[in-house]
Order: sequence, then structure tokens, then C-alpha cells
Amino acid sequence: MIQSSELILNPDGSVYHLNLKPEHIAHDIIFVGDQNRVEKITQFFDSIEFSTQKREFKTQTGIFKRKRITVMSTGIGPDNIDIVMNELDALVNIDLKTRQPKEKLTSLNIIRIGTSGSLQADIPVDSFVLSKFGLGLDNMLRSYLIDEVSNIEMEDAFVKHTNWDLRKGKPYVIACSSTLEKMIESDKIHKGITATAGGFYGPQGRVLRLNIQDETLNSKMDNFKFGNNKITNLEMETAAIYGLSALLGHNALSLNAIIANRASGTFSDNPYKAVDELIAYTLDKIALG
Ligand code: R1P
Repeated sequence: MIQSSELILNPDGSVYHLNLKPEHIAHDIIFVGDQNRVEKITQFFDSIEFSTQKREFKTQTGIFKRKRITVMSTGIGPDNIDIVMNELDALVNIDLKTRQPKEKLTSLNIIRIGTSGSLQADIPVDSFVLSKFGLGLDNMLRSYLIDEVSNIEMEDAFVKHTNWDLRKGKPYVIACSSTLEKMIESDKIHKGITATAGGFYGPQGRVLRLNIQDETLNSKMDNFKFGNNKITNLEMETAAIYGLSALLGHNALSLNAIIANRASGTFSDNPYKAVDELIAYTLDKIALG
């Protein structure tokens, strides 16, 4: 039995941070970072059956073209992903009354629609990126036993290429769900490795008033290659979502609208438009899938 200090439930039986009960979530789930993006998606739904919010975790479940879909904001960063993924998994794979893991496990489909900065001059602002791999620079996943799901060869090649200081922890690499990749991909979408940082400024190479440990990291990431894969973009959730999904048995895919190009120093004139287009594209693919 899982103790009440380990799996915390609210007085109404919902999971602690997400405020959700098992009946509130669909099998197909869209993650966004920003809580205001939830309604940008559900405005296209035919109906909404459930809404809740606690802190940055806003959830709505409804029907889009006959498909039941849950849209949830994760807030910013891998630490939030640890909460979201564990509590979502508990909703489907732990009996909340007996506090025992279920014998028959459920796999959720999780698609992130995020915003991100491109590291490549040829992936301009307003384009879309599908993350074939998540490269975690953040360490969150290292609290789990990950060797069976991580790509150790790529991790080692990255550490060598960037002369990575292991005092910052060892980066981890996790692949996307190939089933979801096939469902969503098209020639409109760039594919590559998405680097996930544990912070927005120093951890992504931004210098305001503090010196950072490696000022050349972004340019080294920019020319890292593993097979045909290059690091396309940098954000703060993908690798953590891929890692916990792989460990817990869920399918995950991350899509990002590129709103900044770190190689050219440019920012989209209308970042909301790119996000809206990615939302419309993804919803149609999920409805067909
Ligand atoms: C930083 O501004 C946030 O924006 C990006 C980063 O991953 C981080 O969460 O994604 P979202 O727009 O999905 O939040």
C-alpha cells in the first residue's frame, strides 16, 4: 500500500496538485506550458465537460470532432513535469481507494504543444519542430533508474562533444513515441533533438548580470550531430516528459512552435500566430489518429 504521505490526495479524493480524479481525464492528453494556452485549444472543442485549476495546473476535458481530449497546463520546467506525470499516472495506474498499483496498466497518449527557441539558422521563427529525442540538461530524471530507457551512446557523445562539466550532472537522452511521431509528422515539421534546460537564463546560456559556467555551450550544441540528428531547439519540458513517459509506459511526443532564433538573435513578430497554427495542425491530426 502506498502511504498517504507519498501519494497525497485532497479531501475530495483528487490527486494533490492537479486536483483531478480518474474520471476527469481522457486517454489523449495535450500538455501546454502556459495556463492561458489551455483555452486557446479548448475554444475549438464541441463541448467541455470538466474544468479545474490549482496553481499553474489548469485542466479542461472535452470533445473535439468526436474525440475526448484533455488539455492541461504544466507550468514551466522539469520539476513541474515530475508532478504532472506522476499524478497523471496515479490517476490511471494506481487504485486511489486501495492505494495499490493496478495489475492492468493504461498507456496515455501525451502530446506537448509548446514554444521554443531554435538553435539552427535554417529553422526560422514561426516554424514547427517535432522532437525525435529529448536531451535533458536538467537532472530531474536522474532521481529515477533510467538506463533502460535512455540513449547512453548519444549521452556520451554529447558529453564529449561539449566537454560537459559533469559537476552539473549527466545529460540524458530519451526518444519520442514512434507511434505518435507517425501520427503527427509531415513535411511541414522539422525534426531533431530538443534540449531541455532546467532554467531559462544561465541554463540556456543567457547572460544578464551573472557569468555562466560555459558561454560557448549553445554554439557547441548547435553543431552537435548524432547520426542524422541535430539539436534543433532549446526549451524546458520535453526530455522530462519523454523520460517519465518511457519509464511509466505512456506514449509522448513534443511539438514546439519556434518563437525565437538563438542563432540569428531574432524573435517572432507574432508568436501567438505560430502557436495558433500549431494548435490547429495538432488537433486535426489527433482527431484523425
Ligand atoms: C519559458 O518561457 C517557457 O516557455 C517554453 C519553455 O519550455 C518554458 O516552459 O514553453 P511553454 O511556452 O510551453 O511554456
